[in-house]
Amino acid sequence: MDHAFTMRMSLDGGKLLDIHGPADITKESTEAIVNAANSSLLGGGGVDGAIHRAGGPAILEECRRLVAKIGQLNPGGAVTTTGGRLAAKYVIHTVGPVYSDGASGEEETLASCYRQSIQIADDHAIGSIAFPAISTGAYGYPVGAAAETAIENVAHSLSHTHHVTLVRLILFDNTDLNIYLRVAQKLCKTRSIVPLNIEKSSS
Ligand code: AR6
Repeated sequence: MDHAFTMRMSLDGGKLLDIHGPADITKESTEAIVNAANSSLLGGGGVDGAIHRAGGPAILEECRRLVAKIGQLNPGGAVTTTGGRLAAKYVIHTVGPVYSDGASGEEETLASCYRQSIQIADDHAIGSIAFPAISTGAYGYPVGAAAETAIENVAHSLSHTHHVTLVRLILFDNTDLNIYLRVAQKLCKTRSIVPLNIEKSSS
């Protein structure tokens, strides 16, 4: 994988928001990583497949128990399971919207994925969490629009958390990383988010 790059924004209250890539989220050592799952919670391709492969069968076993108890997970919802063999202790499973025309509630559902995942992490006293670019693969959400919703909602959620102090947005390839970086810079300029400090580093 190419040399990775991080843009770190320090927000009010000392909370941190990173944009990082190109990188594989299964290698992240945040306390939780988020899975872009589907409503069945029984696995799939993309980042979902990668997380189940790297984390092992304990994740799927817990997903099956959850589905037996609460039924399928609606788009915009989030649940947590063990991280199995991953470095992350928890996996937070969320279901993004399938993108159709951009006028069918996709933005609200995607915003809910970020907000509910951070809320559930905070409820579990989790300090750090990494997200993939939910819905931008198989579910077809345009990356620029998804970046805007992700960054704005993460920054907003971080202003309310008690435990979560670090959120990392992980981009799998350079193209998506560069789109996220451009969108973050635009949001900082338009004051839609107000970082106290921005650091950039290669790692
Ligand atoms: N680390 C980080 N990001 C990744 C990784 C990885 N290892 N692998 C892929 N991505 P997708 P969706 C990026 O399709 O659009 C599944 O089958 C990928 O490049 O995984 O929400 C589920 O079961 C893209 O930018 O998720 C659902 O059925 C982003 O992760 C459906 O796909 C999301 O792509 C969910 O579709």
